[in-house]
Amino acid sequence: MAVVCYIGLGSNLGNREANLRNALAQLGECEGIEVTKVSSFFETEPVGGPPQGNFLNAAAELRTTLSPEKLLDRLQEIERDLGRVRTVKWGPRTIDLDILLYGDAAIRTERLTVPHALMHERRFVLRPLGEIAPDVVHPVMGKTVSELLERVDRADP
Ligand code: A4P
Ligand code: MG
Repeated sequence: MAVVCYIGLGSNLGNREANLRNALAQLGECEGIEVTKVSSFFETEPVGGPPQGNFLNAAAELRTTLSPEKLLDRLQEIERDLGRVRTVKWGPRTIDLDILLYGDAAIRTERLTVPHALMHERRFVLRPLGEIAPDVVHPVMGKTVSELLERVDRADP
């Protein structure tokens, strides 16, 4: 049984657009993963961390037969694979792949917090996600993605 899930993609190092496209292409080639929607790519200012360049952020909808842990393994393999091209320790990232939502599961293990712990307050996550999944409900907050985005926009216009 395939589960619909959503991932967040971010890059602020190297050819950011190519990094996002390569990550999406690699995801599509994984057994047990089908990429069913991809958002636009959004230019965003860095939130937190050391001073660093702007990000390009996106979100994608997947259908997967993989468990959440196996999906995380695949995402981390892709991060490693693309990260090897330009490695800057502790610096900005070639590619960051986060599991935002995995069906309506709420998961809290050492390796994995789903829904992603900060997604509901991050505009750089909610804007791309809102483009492809405005009516999907955050299973812990009990609000849709567009409601969460409105809340963030109201709090910090
Ligand atoms: N982990 C736990 N839950 C998850 C999940 N749902 N998805 C664990 C993916 N990983 C999850 O992540 C560290 C550990 O989180 C993993 O080993 C995994 O077991 P990481 O990707 O290695 O490190 P990171 O990304 O540097 O840390 P973290 O906490 O994930 O940072 P964030 O929250 O992703 O923030 N500003 C803009 N504009 N755009 C951005 O994309 N990204 C960040 C990174 C900061 N500012 C940004 C952006
Ligand atoms: Mg991350």
